[in-house]
Amino acid sequence: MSEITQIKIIDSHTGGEPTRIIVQGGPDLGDGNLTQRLKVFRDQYDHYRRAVVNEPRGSDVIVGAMLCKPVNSDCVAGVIFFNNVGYLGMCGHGTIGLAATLAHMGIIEQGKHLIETPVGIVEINLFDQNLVAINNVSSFRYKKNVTIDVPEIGKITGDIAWGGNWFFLVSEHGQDLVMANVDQLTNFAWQIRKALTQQGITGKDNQEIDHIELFGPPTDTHTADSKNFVLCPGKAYDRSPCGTGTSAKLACLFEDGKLQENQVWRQESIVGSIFEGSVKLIDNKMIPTIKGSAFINAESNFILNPDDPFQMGID
Ligand code: PYC
Repeated sequence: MSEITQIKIIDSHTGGEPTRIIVQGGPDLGDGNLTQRLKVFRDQYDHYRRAVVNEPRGSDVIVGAMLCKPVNSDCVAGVIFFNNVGYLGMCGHGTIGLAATLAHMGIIEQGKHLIETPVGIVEINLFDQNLVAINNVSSFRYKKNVTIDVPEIGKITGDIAWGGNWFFLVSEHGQDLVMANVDQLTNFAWQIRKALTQQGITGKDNQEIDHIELFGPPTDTHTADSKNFVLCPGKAYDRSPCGTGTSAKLACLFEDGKLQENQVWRQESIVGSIFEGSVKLIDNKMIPTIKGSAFINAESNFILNPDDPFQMGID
């Protein structure tokens, strides 16, 4: 790049987890479907991903999103999510953040709208400027009670489930899910992640399980049913209860007969934010609904100066 480039972004957070959306000045990804455009992004413009979410403008915690023109004219927008190490098929907290951002930009009003993602179309329901429900992609448990040998930890048993990303969900782990333990929890979950990869344990079609989710009792049983700690692919933990992770949990609960259609499940995050989830069976597929609030934090113009050795972020 030989000239100064500017990228307009809008920052929001959903239950404490940030979403940074490129609303103008992003790369031209062409007119293909969202899967094709994600490939163009990854193969030709990955430096934009780094410039937007990595240091010095961002941090490991930020989830980025590129607002795209949808292919399907029923959809109000398309979106490609990314993070400090790569791309996400879908992102629940990010979609709630996207809805609040589209409302802030005056693109959508209260009511239901469709959003195109690389893994399918999701529906958002905007209740006000902040409160949003998403009807996620269909979610399911792939394998129950998978036991792995984790070096330095021992045997760990969990379920493998899809909620728009692949998760390994563990309830018996002996860890206390509190903020004071986040370094320990991060290392613990990272050992599990590495063991899954080393032992060739994957989701369907050999897809990598890149999110680890630990469950424990909620802080207050009056306000939540469960608390989680979710480790994301780039080793940052999710400050929100994780929309796709909660969807994967709902799929497991439903398949175990522990959750009925339309029954509300309140999932608390490690920082204490809460998503409300429920499921519906549509055409024999389990569709999770995740409800949460997002708030706009900032509107900024990023300046990419070719004289700056870190204009495209620190890799
Ligand atoms: O909310 O689905 C989610 C999510 C995935 C990674 C971070 N948040």
